[in-house]
Amino acid sequence: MAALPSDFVWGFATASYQVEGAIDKDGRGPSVWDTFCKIPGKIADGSSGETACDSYNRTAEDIALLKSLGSQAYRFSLSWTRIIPKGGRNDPINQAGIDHYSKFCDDLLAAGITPFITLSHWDVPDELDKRYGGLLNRTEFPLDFENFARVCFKSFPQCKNWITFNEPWCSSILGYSVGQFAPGRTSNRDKSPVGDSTTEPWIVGHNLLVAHGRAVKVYRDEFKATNGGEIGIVLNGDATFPWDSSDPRDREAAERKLEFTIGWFGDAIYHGDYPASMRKQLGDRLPTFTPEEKALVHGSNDFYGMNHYTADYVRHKDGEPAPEDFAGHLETHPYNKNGDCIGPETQCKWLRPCAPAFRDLLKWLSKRYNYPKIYVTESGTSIKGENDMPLEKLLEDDLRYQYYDDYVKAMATASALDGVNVRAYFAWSLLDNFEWADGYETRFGVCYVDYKNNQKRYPKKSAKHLKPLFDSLIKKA
Ligand code: GBH
Repeated sequence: MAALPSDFVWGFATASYQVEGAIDKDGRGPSVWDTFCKIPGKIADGSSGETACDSYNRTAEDIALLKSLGSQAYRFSLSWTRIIPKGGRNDPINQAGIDHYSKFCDDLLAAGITPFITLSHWDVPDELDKRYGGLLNRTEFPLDFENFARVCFKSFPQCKNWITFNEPWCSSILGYSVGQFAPGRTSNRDKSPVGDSTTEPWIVGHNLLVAHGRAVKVYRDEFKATNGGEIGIVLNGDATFPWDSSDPRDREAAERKLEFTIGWFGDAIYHGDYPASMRKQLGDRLPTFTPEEKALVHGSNDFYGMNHYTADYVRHKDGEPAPEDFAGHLETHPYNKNGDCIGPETQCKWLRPCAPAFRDLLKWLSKRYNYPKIYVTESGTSIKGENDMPLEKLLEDDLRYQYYDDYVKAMATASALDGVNVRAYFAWSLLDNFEWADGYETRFGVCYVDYKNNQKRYPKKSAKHLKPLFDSLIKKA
């Protein structure tokens, strides 16, 4: 059953702060995550990205691993502060950082692996946060990001696949409303002395969109003709089902959850404005696009970058939404009204595999945004208790193996039967790595990393499944 187009691309994904380590090497400056990890209690195991998988020092080893698994492409992110240690447009550029990533791209290409670069996967320069409030600054941040992007487009012409930001929802909501991610701002004074969950996440989301739009404009005006590649943003989005499908209020809530996560950014990019449901609930706490901003943001995706992991049952809430509500006045549940379970437990409270929902969400996105080209830029799962299993047992990661089998086949069905224009898939992640606030206890890798023994990598059963799986689904040219 061949159901994916012959030019379909698949591979594995990582992000700089989660895998690189070597945080002080070759002139790298600190990011907000270096600072956040130092605050006691923020990271589950008290760890940080200080060593992580040591990938900065093991590029050859990682490339050989990718090659051995048959990976056609590799999605990785740049550490902005390796390239511009202080981050700003008038700050010095660090040639050592550029040389590192330039060689990495060359080495990937020499191994037959296509680089997909994410410019910024949450590790915003700490200096910019201190200098002017980082993502909160509507003028300075987009200009500094634009400059960083230009330096990268100029320095890495061998890369043709560009992503501006990873999951702006997480930067905004988890960084400025919940306070679970760097820089950890929130109205919850038990967690942070600073922050305003009622306004800041919406300002940050807006500024990320404008910064994305600025980088895209630079790419299109100054580089696209010679580089010949593409650029887009990556959005997270869990699928939804109504808790009680016979209750119109739950059906609306399920739709509203998609609008508050995906539509927040997707509607701005594809339709030129925020969803009406968000405006209705948030009023003028949600910024308004100036004509100049709208021109930057509207139409700024060459492809839709989709990170997708899981699904929820959604139940409406009664009464008025709380001022700090960011979800759209609703609750999520692993069970529906009939007692059906969405999927098995994993190590993450938020993640339960449910492959049919992936097909549904691909359809939803395609319809809402007029059948854009979709790259699935992340998809994957943790496994309950994996960190405590003996090596022989955890290498037989059947739940993850089944996850990829089911999810990739659901995607292939959407491609073959639903008119969904999906053209790439990246498994998250190549390696077990620094899982942000969960530290190293939660593992997402298709390869096990032995942090106690020189970060040695061991492919799990799932790692070896992706090549035969895609070989069976991609049409022969
Ligand atoms: C991705 O985000 C990240 O891009 C990647 O760096 C990370 O390692 C990977 O997932 C695995 O976590 O706390 O109930 O509000 C995943 C998308 C969306 C997952 C928000 C957690 C928060 C749920 N994330 N979600 S909740």
